[in-house]
Amino acid sequence: MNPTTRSRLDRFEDQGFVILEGLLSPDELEEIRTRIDDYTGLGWSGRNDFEGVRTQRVYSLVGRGKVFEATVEHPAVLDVLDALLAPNYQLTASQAICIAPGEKPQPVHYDDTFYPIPRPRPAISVSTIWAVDDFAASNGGTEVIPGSHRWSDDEVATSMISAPDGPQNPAFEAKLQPLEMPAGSCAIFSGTLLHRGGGNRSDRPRRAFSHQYCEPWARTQENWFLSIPRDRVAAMSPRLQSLLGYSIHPPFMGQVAGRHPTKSLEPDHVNSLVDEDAKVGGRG
Ligand SMILES: O=C(O)CCC(=O)C(=O)O
Repeated sequence: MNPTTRSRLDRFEDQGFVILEGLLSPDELEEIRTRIDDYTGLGWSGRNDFEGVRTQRVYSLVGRGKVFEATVEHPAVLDVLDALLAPNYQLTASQAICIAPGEKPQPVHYDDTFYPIPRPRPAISVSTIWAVDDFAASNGGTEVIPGSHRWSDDEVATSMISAPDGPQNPAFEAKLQPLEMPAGSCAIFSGTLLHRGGGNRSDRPRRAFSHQYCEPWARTQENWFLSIPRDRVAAMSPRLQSLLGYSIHPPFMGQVAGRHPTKSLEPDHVNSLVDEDAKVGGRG
């Protein structure tokens, strides 16, 4: 392992997160901003406090263009993830998150909360958040509680005494630390780290995107098989196809009617149920 990755992992293990700066070029940032603005221009916004009623999310971002594909498999990020998750790990979520001025802080949470395994425990998922605009304390930069990735269920429950809309617990609030990082940076954080999207007290939206990755045996948040058209997946790199579930986790998780899932990406592919049922005279 190269020393840079080793020191990033040390920081991650100690604090529950690490920031990698300067991963996007000015041209890439420009393209990403334009693409995200195109989608958010469609006008939808969040449906509840968690999504954020003044927050616009663009789901299945990985399926929306080469520039986003490249960020999912950015080598510096995958170097860290390769050491944290088992081989054949999956992409579990991929979305742009644009927090508009006036948005209030998101409820504090951790991202792999829906895997019902008692804490403390190893993370089942690892998240990234990429700054498309500079992240600051005032514009909705993600806020984290360093070290909380090691907390037990009891510590999580007793710290979060405040309901999302209720009075905040000052001691708890004081533990939240904004991730201040320039546009083009990526913060990698543990699925067990407590955090939230910050409130945006500035006069501009805070644009970001988040790719999240999970162990190869865990269910993914987004269902890529339905959300991303197959011809788009067929044009992706083998690594990305694997991250989207077009792979086998040995011995046979992910098989498609007994065959490797990448067969379904071949141009002349016919679904084997349709093919075989035609041969036996229908499906009864
Ligand atoms: O937008 C952010 O800074 C964080 C959002 C977040 O944590 C989430 O939606 O799960």
